[in-house]
Amino acid sequence: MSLNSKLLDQFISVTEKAAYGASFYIGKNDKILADKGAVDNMRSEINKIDIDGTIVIGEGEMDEAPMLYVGEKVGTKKGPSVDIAVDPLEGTKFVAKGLPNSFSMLAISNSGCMFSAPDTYMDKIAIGNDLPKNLLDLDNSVEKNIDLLAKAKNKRPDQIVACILDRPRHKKIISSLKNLNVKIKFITDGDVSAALAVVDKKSPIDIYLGIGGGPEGVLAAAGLSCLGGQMQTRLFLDEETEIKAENHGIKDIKKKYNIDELIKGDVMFVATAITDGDITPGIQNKAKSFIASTYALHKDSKTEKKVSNHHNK
Ligand code: VTB
Repeated sequence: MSLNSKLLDQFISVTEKAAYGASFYIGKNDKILADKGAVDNMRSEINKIDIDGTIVIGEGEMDEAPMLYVGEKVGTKKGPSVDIAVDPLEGTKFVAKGLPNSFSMLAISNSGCMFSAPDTYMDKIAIGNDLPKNLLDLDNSVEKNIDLLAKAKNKRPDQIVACILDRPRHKKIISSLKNLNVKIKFITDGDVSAALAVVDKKSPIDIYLGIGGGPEGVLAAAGLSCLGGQMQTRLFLDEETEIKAENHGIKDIKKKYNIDELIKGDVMFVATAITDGDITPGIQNKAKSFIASTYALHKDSKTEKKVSNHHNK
């Protein structure tokens, strides 16, 4: 069943207000306050919408997050049953330090159609559209995946651009990429927008890979699903987080999830920039108003749009 397209504009208003809430803390070196600014506004805005919503990706489990926790019911309960993944502030460090590419984002699917990833690490691989289905696999070597991708894109491996979080845990992947002469774009944080860059014609990135946050993986999958991109993921767990995943209800903790298992059927993805982003400008504060710019996607209506809205303060 398709989601009602009217929901897209209503959810744009949610991330606009959340981004505005976080914008007071740009460059204030306080990640916690910035996150709170976004969460408070996001929750009160979602609760105005006529939906019977359940948070499936949120700020944490009920005992650790007072608001927007996994399982929390949101909306007026008068509308359709939907699952919601929220990341009120993707890139807390970027806001705290006044750096680009922080967003308030969320995704919506029909009820029961979104993978509720626990707040653990996730191994991810994402590539763009117009490529053979299930081309790459997390169990392939980096060499094999790059070779398959290069052949499918009619390029040489040294013409491929890979994006990865700059973390010590990626030492082995990075060394394989270097041996193949693949160009590497390192990011410090913010792997949702990095994963989405694989479908952006203006971005040079051909592949996003490596281990990042599980919740961020599902948000990226939502966006990629709207744009025809591909993604495969698997939870990346240690002894402690294995228990966390099991308590979260995951039966097979080693399962590889392809994009259509992360997100089933119709989906919407909405991201409002807080600081200036590659996709849209950040919140522009005027004396009596603010302008918020949002990137919004709806799979079934094939909507991809950038909107800037003016709001009175
Ligand atoms: C990524 C990135 C996030 O966490 O998922 C990353 O997208 C993974 O965690 O913006 P580590 O920082 O522990 O590597 C963030 O950087 C913050 O949530």
